[in-house]
Amino acid sequence: MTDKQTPPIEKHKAPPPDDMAADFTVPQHWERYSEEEHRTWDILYKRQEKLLPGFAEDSYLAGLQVLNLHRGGIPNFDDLNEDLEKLTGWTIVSVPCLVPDDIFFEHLANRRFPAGNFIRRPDQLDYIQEPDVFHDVFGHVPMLTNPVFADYMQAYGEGGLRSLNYDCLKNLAALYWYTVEFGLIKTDKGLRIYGAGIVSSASETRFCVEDPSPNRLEFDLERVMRTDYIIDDFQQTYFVIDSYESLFKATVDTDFGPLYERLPKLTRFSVTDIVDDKEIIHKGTQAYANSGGRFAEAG
Ligand code: HBI
Ligand code: FE
Repeated sequence: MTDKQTPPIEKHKAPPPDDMAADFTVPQHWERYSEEEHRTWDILYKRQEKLLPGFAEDSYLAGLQVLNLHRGGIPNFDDLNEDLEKLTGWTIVSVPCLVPDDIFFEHLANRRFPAGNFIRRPDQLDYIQEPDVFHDVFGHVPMLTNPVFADYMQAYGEGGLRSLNYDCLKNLAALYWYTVEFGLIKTDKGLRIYGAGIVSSASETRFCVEDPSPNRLEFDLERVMRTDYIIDDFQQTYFVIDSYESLFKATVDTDFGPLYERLPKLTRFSVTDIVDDKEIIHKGTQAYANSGGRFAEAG
């Protein structure tokens, strides 16, 4: 099982907290977490901490340490922000749920990362409907200590705001999905993970790097923006960047206006398409997906 962000089931949405601001931020209320909620964080943290060395890229692991995320229990965002803001100017803001895209982009463009202030129940260790504090803070925040990735996240937010005048939100979401959530990077020790959706998932951590099933393809910004993605199972394709610098450069060097005009008219690629042999790092067998996926054998 993996902690996937799947579309929230259309149950009656809880009314917004009465202390939610117009930008969807709420106080974290750190003092309200129960012992059980702190222990859930510890169980998830210890499981990933053991697994990630050798899979996660070094700056992610360094981010975990420099932010003292190992000190136990759900972190207090105020404490985290003291360290994080000094490093890259980013702060974490607490939100109760997925926020509308324009609000999300606005926060990122201002170096504010919206992090869920709730944590999954003990019987949901491997499954979350919406990004909770473990997915957001354990998954996303350590990479915000890497100055170049921190610049990329802000550039992404700015690009997202610009996209609101066009019809290409799905393209922006695909770029976020295949980099920030499920991105891989080349290192001199082999492929490593930097995507938050993977590092916070015990089973996908191994799968994405070791399993012969998924494609692993060279990252290309426009190609990725045209590619469909999976939201409730392991990816069938992962994109691999050469470096955070090259990812950031691809974003700031792109003239988004003409690209946003073009994108809605261009065909999309499926989750298994190989568009050009030159992009192949590993051509997947797709055995996992063809066997029905959804975490085939116990993870
Ligand atoms: N809201 N809180 C929160 N967290 C997200 O990751 C998030 C979101 N709103 C929109 C969103 N992600 C995606 O649509 C982005 O890809 C744009
Ligand atoms: Fe996420």
